[in-house]
Amino acid sequence: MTRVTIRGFDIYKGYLDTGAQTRLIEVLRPVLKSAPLFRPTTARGKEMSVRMTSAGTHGWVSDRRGYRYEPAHPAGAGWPAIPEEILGIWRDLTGLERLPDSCLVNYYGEGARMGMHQDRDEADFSYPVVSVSLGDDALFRIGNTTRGGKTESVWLNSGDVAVMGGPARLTYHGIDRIRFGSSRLLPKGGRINLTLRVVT
Ligand code: MD6
Ligand code: FE
Repeated sequence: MTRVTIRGFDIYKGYLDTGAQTRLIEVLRPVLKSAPLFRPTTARGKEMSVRMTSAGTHGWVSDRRGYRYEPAHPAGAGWPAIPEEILGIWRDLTGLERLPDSCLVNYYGEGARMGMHQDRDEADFSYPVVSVSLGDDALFRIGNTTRGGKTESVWLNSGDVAVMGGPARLTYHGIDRIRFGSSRLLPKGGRINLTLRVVT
């Protein structure tokens, strides 16, 4: 494993070996079964290309009413618990006693992307965000704490984990594109990104 730091994002390249990646996909299967992926709509009514779901006490949702955390899936049931294997990554990389309230699961199929955004729907920005990449390679773009300006890009590969904390916590970032089919981790291809957050 090697660590690179880009604009305050600590990226642990190859943090998860192939066995650990496969294990994570296995523990995510029941999560996706009880909380199926859905396609959020932005406040402006545009469908996102990424499909999402969550685990934890709080799940991130977006619809005509805007972005927010909710205690239940849009279909009505509470979110499943965050699997222990995922909490272990948080403990190891943050060293915090406080565990995350939310594990957002993003699925990128062919052509999916995520526009530049800040993670700012949480109450306390002193807690970091931990992000796990699984499956196809993704081009991650890192900007500034205000919109616009010069950016730097880095490819995130399956098994990489990024930690966004400290002064970087409110940095704009996004996924320009994925290399669909570059990994064989997911049977149907695509990419899963997990983001762990303290919400309340
Ligand atoms: C993604 N990641 O990797 C999108 N947010 O698919 C994020 O939006 C993100 O990687 C906060 C911290 C790290 C991230
Ligand atoms: Fe984000």
